[in-house]
Parts: sequence; structure tokens; C-alpha cells
Amino acid sequence: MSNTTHQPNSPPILLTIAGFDPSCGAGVAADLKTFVAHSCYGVAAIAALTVQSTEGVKSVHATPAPTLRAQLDALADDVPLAAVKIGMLANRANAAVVAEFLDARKFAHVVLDPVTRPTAGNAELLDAAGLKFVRDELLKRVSVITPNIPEAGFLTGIDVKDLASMKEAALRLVEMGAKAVIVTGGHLEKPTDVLCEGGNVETFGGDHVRSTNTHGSGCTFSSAIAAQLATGQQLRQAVILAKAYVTKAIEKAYQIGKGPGPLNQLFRFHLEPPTRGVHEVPQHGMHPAAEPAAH
Ligand code: PXL
Repeated sequence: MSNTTHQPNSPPILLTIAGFDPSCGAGVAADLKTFVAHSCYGVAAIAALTVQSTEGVKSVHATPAPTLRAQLDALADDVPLAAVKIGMLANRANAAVVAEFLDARKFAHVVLDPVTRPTAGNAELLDAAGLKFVRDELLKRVSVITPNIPEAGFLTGIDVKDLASMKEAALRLVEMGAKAVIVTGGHLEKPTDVLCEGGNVETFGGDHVRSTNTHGSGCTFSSAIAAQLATGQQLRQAVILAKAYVTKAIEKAYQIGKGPGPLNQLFRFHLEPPTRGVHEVPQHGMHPAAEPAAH
């Protein structure tokens, strides 16, 4: 039996091409958790290994381009991919590998989060030649790009700082070849995203959640969009649902170390720990609440 056809009762499979954050707040770990939360299966090609904790990125080690290419080919030769999410690429060579991969395989949905810098730490998550390549080559090969305010500024040269300049940057990115753009405004006092698609510009306001545990918000948002597209949503609806999901994942986030904590992408799976002193025998090694009682 061919294993390259999608079986009707199995979940969509998404590929993330991104960096690894050992604190598992951002990068492929955030992406995979987000895919799971949307009832999808995730596979991952690692474009870079970072050394980081919640206190920030300490160093970046790009995957050699031939190794990234080999990971992508091995996965795509084996697994039917419903959507691809692209995050941290580290450098031009890896960005070029991804462009060739997209040209060769033609995916239905590709979401590009043009990650350039971490919020914490001075490390570069994409070098200058890589940024130029993303701007000139990669953005026109994808379904949608999801820059935040600084990234929209780096890509367009516009001083992006408010809603008006976010709209201007989104329109400019479409002129530059992007099929659709979402400029994310999580850094604004009223977090508002700007969607530009097919000549229309629309804004989506959200609630500001007062939390420092926001590490990986951009990764989570773009992965949620990819999962929504893979499961059949139109882009506009995908944005609305992804924004609501990220807001909830920030509300439910908790600190894990000394610095800003990760989002809680798996908040829907949260089980209350059993009350102290009440001893239930776990069934099959699972938390008691995870399974109905046998009798
Ligand atoms: O949030 C951007 C980002 C993406 N990917 C990786 C990261 C970071 C930020 O730290 O480490 C791997």
C-alpha cells in the first residue's frame, strides 16, 4: 500500500521549518505544540540550533544547508504535507534551500513568519543576506507572511510604529510580491493585527493580556494560522481563530524559569492535579482524570 496518500481518518500533517529553542518556548517546539492543540500531526526540519533559556538567546548555530535540504527531502518524500510553516532560517543559504524546496514541491498552504531577532538577547536569528533573500525571493513563494512590527519595518524600510504605518507596510509587502500579509501588533497597547489580502486591508483588535509570559507568541500565531488553513479555513477566519487562540494561550501561560515564560499552547489539555491526600490509582499510567472510570 502506498503510504503517500492521506488516509481519510488521519489528521492533517504539517511541516515546520524553524529553529530549536531548548527552553521550548519558541521555534519548532512551540509550532509542534500548536499543531497538536489543533488536532494535527507535526513534523519538523531544524534550520538552526539555538542556545537559550528563558533569559534569552545566547548563541545560534545554523544547520548546514545540505543537512536542511536532506531533512526536507526525507520528510516530503515520505509524508503527505497539508501545510508548511516557516520560522527562523538563520541565513541566506538555508533560506535558499527553502525556496528551492517550495518550488519543487508546490504546497497548498505555506505560512512564513519572517523571524529576524529574538525579543530577549542580542543574537541574530536571520543574517542580513538572509533577510534580503526573504524580501526578494521567499515572500513571493508563500501563501501568507506574518511579520511583527519590527520585522515589517526591516522588510519594507518603513518606520512601522502604529496602525497607519502597519497598514502602509502591509500594502507595501503586497506590492513587493506577498500574496497576503498579516502584520501582528502584539506589542501595541491594544494588540491589533492588520490583514492585507487581495487589495483589502482589515484590522483585528484583541484584548491586551497583562503577562510577561509571551515567549513564542509569533511562532504560535503563525503555526495556528497554518493549522487552520490545513483544516480548511479561509485566511480571514484563520486569523480570527489564531488570534483568539494566542490570547488564551497567553492568559494560561506560566513562568518556567527566571525569564519570560512560554505560552501555554496546550491549555485545553490541562488537568487539575488530584487533591492532596486523595489517592486514586492511575489507570494505565495516565493521570486519573484522563480516562473514565472502569466501573
Ligand atoms: O520568537 C522568535 C524565535 C523563533 N525561533 C526561535 C527562537 C525565537 C526567539 O527566541 O529562538 C528558535
